[in-house]
Amino acid sequence: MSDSIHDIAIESLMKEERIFDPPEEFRKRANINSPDIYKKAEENFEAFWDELAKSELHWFEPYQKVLDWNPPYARWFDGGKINVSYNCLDRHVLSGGGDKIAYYWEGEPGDTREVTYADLLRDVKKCANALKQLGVQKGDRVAIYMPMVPELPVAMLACARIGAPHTVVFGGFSADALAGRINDSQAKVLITADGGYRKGNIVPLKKNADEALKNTSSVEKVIVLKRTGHDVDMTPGRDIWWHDIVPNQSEDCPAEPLDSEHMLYLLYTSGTTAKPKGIVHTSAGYLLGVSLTHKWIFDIKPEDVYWCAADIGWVTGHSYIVYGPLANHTTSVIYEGAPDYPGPDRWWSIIEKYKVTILYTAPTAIRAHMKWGPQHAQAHDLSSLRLLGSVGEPINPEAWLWYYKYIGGERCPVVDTWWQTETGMIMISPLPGITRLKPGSATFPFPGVQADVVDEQGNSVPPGVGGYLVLKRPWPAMLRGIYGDPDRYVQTYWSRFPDVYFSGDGAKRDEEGYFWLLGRVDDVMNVSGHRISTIEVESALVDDPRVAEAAVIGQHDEVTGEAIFAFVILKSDVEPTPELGEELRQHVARKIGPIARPKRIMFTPDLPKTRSGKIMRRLLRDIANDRQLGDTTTLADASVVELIQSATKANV
Ligand code: 6R9
Repeated sequence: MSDSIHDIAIESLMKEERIFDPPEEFRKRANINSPDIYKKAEENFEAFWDELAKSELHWFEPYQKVLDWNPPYARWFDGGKINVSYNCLDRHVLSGGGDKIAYYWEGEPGDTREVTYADLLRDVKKCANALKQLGVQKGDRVAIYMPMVPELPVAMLACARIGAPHTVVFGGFSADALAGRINDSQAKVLITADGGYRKGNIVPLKKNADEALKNTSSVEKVIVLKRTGHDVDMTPGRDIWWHDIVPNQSEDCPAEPLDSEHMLYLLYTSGTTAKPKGIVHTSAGYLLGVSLTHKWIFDIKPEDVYWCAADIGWVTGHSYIVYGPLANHTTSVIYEGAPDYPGPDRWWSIIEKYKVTILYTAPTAIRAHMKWGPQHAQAHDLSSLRLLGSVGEPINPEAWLWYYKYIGGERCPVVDTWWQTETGMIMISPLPGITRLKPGSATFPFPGVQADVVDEQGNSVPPGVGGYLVLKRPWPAMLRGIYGDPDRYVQTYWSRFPDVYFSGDGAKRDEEGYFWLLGRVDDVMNVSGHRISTIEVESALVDDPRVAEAAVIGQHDEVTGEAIFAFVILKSDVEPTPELGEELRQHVARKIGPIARPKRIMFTPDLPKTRSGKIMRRLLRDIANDRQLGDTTTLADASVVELIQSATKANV
């Protein structure tokens, strides 16, 4: 794999430390073309957000206070009444923008739909009325487990319209993962589909949902969208087809005026324990954060065709496929399936077909395209593109330069955007009309955001020195908590340094103040831009009765960033075989989802542990990545490491 990436002769580029200035034409037309914006935000950051909240959002009732900061609890725009779906739909339709395309949708098998803002508003109202008919009230949680079809944003916005927080569960997650999220959120209704398409296969969403619902008790009704048309079981009294309940509803459904701090959604993300955290996002501040960053960082103009190629099941899709773009009355592309189906040029044909002007994707996808080769992009006309974005993990300079050269034709700025499920909005990123780009750096904090790199004591570190990335000031789209677990909220984010948000990432700054992200500093892996906790995978492994113990680490991978490497100790009467390894890999995929399937499983008689019995994953990481071993003095039994080391080598 590494050979093919290096084959494309970009090593020479790698040695360049070129700085990429904003092209003059781009700068002239950019939404933000003066660095004064940073100064303005710093002079008075509350006044900065106040002015924007008034100019960017529609309010049913004005707020009384911009920010109420009681660390670690923030309330933004308190006293105001707002509705997110009204801001995303009604206001555009009411001002004559109903005919504009909201989504060009492309199904994996090649079917297409064009959805206007007026269409979307009508469908959202009907879906909201269907939810009401099923007894969903303001505050009730609705779980959504759907493929990437237009009905997914419809369902989310319908929830937002009536004040029912949604929790979207990525369609690639398993029945167990879905059940866990339903149980934690106590969702009353589940919206799903018979299935979705992925690489020419059907993902059996309804079947998974049925399995999940055996282990949950809160869900009273299930709405099922027909997407694939294959046979599914429908439980009488519980399951209702979307086409039997949504289309015949009235089109009359006024948006509910909700408090600024009303919960908009919950989104589960991996932390350092086996139990995913339900990140709470609320209405007004979140909407301001995502719409403003979308408008300024992607330099959104009315004529743009914008494509964020993430899945809506992740925060990137929530903020930058649904809420940000719709609030900005943007035309977006949604593509249902895999990037290499039916061939590796699928993305480039979509860009050519819809004349996409802005593409936002992840380094792992870029590296996969690098592996497949630039000829697929070169076979298509990508001249409509004017801006490229990256998110999900640090982008290595090779991938940045490949993206810039082969996709952007050396004319499009690349915005590398650092943020998290918890931050809700992009926090560190270039502004493409003013920022001089350095490949591999996310550059500077967004105006109004205060980021720092600190040492163990919380002191800022000098340029060139690595440390912890922290955020020192509240921001409007910040998480408001972990659902049902206030202690964990304080513990995870606000305990390491007083009144400062701890991101879990390492970073350093250079002499010019550019931020360079260094990856997670906790037990969270980043596989293809997806967060997976080592402990989640370990729990899935030891769930198999033949496994005594497991330790999981991220191993460097050219395409996926990290790959999951599991060290497994079997019970004494179990024979280690390649078949068992395969079974365990599948078991993890079933328990969590295919993205968590370990790439490699190694059977080992023992694991390196401290005297207090803590597994030293750091050493396993060193072994797996073939690095010099770090400090081994705290090991209870140093010979274990040698044993594993020689076994790993023999196995490669
Ligand atoms: C949006 C999203 C968050 C974690 C984050 C960090 C990594 C995201 C990055 C990046 C370096 C970037 N990350 N963007 N690292 N440069 N531009 O991905 O949210 O799924 O919660 O993951 O992803 O490690 O802490 P989420």
